[in-house]
Amino acid sequence: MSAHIPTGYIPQTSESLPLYLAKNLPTTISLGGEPETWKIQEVGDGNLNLVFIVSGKEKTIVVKQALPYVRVAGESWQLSLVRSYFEYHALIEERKVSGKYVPEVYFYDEKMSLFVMEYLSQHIILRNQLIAGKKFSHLAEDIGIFLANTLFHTSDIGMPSKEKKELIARFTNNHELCKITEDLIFTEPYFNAERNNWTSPQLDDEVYSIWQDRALIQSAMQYKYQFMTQAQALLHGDLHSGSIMVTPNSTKMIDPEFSFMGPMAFDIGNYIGNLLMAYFVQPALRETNAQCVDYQIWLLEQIETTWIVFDRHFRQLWNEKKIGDAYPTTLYQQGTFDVSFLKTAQDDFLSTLFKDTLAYAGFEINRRIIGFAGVADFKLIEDQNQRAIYEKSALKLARELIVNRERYPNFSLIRRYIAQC
Ligand code: SR1
Ligand code: MG
Repeated sequence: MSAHIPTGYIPQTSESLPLYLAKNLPTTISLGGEPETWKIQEVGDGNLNLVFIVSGKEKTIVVKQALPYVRVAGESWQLSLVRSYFEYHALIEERKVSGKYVPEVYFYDEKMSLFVMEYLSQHIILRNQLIAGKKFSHLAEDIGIFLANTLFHTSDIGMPSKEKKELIARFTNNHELCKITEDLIFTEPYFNAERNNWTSPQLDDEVYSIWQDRALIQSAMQYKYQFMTQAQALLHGDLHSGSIMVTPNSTKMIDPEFSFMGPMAFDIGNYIGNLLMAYFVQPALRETNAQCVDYQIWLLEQIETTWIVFDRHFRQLWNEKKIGDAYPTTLYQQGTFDVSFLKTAQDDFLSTLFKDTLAYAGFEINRRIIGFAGVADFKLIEDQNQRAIYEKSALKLARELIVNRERYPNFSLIRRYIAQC
């Protein structure tokens, strides 16, 4: 099926962009100098879109445009252009509640499936920094707060029911990108799908045994169903370490084109799954064992602290809430019960979220190792025998997180299990 292409849409190039921007950018955004002097670089290295950095004498901006197909797969995999609408609107919604963690958006052109946003001159993609063994002292705090703010304030606990349902309506049409996730994360790794792409033959036995693993596949189907039906909050939808940019003092979440109203734990688990993959490849990346152990400890602390910060901030927002029709203040803050009544509700909610987070982390690991969209952390290891060793360990942990998630009420027990992997 071919994607619908609005009249007037053309994929931009470094040559066409100056004229387009000169004609269409709002006058409040002035790059300085004549358009023909602007420096333009196409830097898109993600799976889907064109991304240009455009620099004038006074200002640099980023222009992101959707293509009518999956860039990494080519024109045979058609994909509708409306994803840029959802990315733009997700950035707007996220900025309302988590402003400093999201780039500013200046301009959106629906017909061109393109938007213009802030250039983050100092920020670098987190995945590359994890591969380089860099540490960021603010990272866990920033991600934990971003997740708590965004997930709380776009849920029925943190917003009125009418607005929440309007949010569902606004994002419900992002079904094509949801379907990519449904297929690539929850279905394809669990059977012999054509698009799968694992380290073969080294991992063949593990992959074949996953296809026979009834408990694992039942869980995948349960969580696929949860992903498809549980419109809890506005998700980023693809919060892996390639969707996060960092400096020593600042963290920004980019690329929310997979955004929709889904289960909160999906975003948290997605991020944690990527830190766990980074953990397993450390022996291939660090020069000494001491450096490897040191960085692995830092990664596990990141996971634990991210959750702790998220949990603490989410409870704080909930304690202070004034609106939100779920868990209404009339019963919890002003009702007949003491504070333990609210705490019990929060404990229940967050312990379910924790278990679901573990499972989603496991699904992210499985799909990156078995499925279509691998990650650089593993792919950069050229020696396939060596890569497969780390992938096997990660697959072992992923199964444990998915199938035995009930055994892990917190991270300390998970640490112990990881040590065995
Ligand atoms: C066809 S898109 C493959 C993957 O790239 C994106 O970043 C998402 O993670 C998606 O699953
Ligand atoms: Mg992306």
